[in-house]
Amino acid sequence: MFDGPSAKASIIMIRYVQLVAFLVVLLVPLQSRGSIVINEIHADPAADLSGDANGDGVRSATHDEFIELLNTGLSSVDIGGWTLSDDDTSSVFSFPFATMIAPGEFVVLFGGGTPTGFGSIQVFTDDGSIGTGLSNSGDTVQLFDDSSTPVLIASYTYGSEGGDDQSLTRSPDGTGGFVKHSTIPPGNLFSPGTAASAIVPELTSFAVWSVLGLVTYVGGRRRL
Ligand SMILES: [Ca+2]
Ligand SMILES: [Ca+2]
Ligand SMILES: [Ca+2]
Ligand SMILES: [Ca+2]
Repeated sequence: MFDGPSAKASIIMIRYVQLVAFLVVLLVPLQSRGSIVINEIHADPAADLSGDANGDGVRSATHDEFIELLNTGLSSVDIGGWTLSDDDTSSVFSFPFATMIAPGEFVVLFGGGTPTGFGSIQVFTDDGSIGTGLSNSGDTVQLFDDSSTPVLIASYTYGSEGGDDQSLTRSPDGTGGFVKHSTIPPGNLFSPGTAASAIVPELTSFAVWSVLGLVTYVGGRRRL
């Protein structure tokens, strides 16, 4: 069956395909796991209702704390079994089996409560607080994978800047350094599950339709 030059070429081709497949299997998961970043940390919910980050109508010093993850890569990542918490407790949150984060997707872990109004955004709640609670004066947030010896995927340590009635968020999302959320236009205190500079969708579509209407009107006038 495998005789002659063409058969030899076929075998070389098969070996080449096997090698490429092996490298893809080996490298894609490594690249993918590293594409999950800690994107936003809310350690100090404001004392009044403006601190109600989980949207359940109640301001809580611990329930409204949250950590937001973002997939900055090009492929979906399964974070089922991965743990997210601060660094001073053994009581860590584990993501449910087969929790997938698509490229560009955000996932949020709140301390507790009943997150409301998040639509299709994947939001989770811890047991009432994230770890021992995210200290306003400084803490370390850690994301580990589900290996038998857990591998640290991402971590971030903040200081007293975390205690200013708002979240710390990467600017730009995914790749930038952490800044106080209100410094990013339009000046919101936090943005669990969305980009920091997200414009309200209704406002966007209103602006688009307004411009289209104006263009149509001007075009119609010119033809008159
Ligand atoms: Ca706190
Ligand atoms: Ca709340
Ligand atoms: Ca803590
Ligand atoms: Ca955000």
